[in-house]
Amino acid sequence: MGTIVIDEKYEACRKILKEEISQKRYLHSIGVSNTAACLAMRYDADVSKAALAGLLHDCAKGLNKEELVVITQENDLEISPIERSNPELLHSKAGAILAKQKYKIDDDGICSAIYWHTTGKPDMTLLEMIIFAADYIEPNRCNIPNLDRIRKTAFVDLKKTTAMICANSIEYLKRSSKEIDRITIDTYDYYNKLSVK
Ligand code: DGI
Ligand code: FE
Ligand code: FE
Repeated sequence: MGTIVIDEKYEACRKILKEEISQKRYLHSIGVSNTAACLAMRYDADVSKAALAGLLHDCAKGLNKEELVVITQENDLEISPIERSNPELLHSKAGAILAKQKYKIDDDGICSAIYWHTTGKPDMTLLEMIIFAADYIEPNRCNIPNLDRIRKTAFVDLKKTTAMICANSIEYLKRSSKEIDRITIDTYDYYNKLSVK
């Protein structure tokens, strides 16, 4: 997938990011960025912010488990017991820190979308929901049950999409016998109740 050039800030971040993560992860990030921009157009969100948040959402994926724990602790963020036993979960919190410190993102809405992109949370902002959905539906994703239906729904009803993604993730985590974060369940409950109304 080709890159888009939104502005100088986007370009500067993209060049740093390319050196920090694997090529596969970089291509995924470009996919999320472009998809987030499309969703922002659909839902009247800020297209540049969505593209930048999508670009950087996995910027901490190049860190190892120890580094993820250290950066989170050094910035006084709490590490829950489940995050301690599954430190890969911390790449979203660590990503928000890196976005601010390394990529000089001073927009709290962008940092928060990065912070919550893995588990989601109840009552997300529009940008948080856009990044949560774009991460799941970007064009490089495959082998996900109901992916075609989730992709279509993302351009119709973002809240319903969030519930569908959470349901899939919980099913996947159960199947792989992984511990499920309480917030993943809370996010599902919140958006599932909203979408069955
Ligand atoms: O970083 P990505 O792979 O693009 O996607 P992501 O940030 O949604 O992370 C997905 C990974 O996070 C996947 O390996 C499953 C894991 N994950 C998400 N929610 C939970 C979880 N892992 C555990 N143990 N518990 C969760 O609730
Ligand atoms: Fe991620
Ligand atoms: Fe991702």
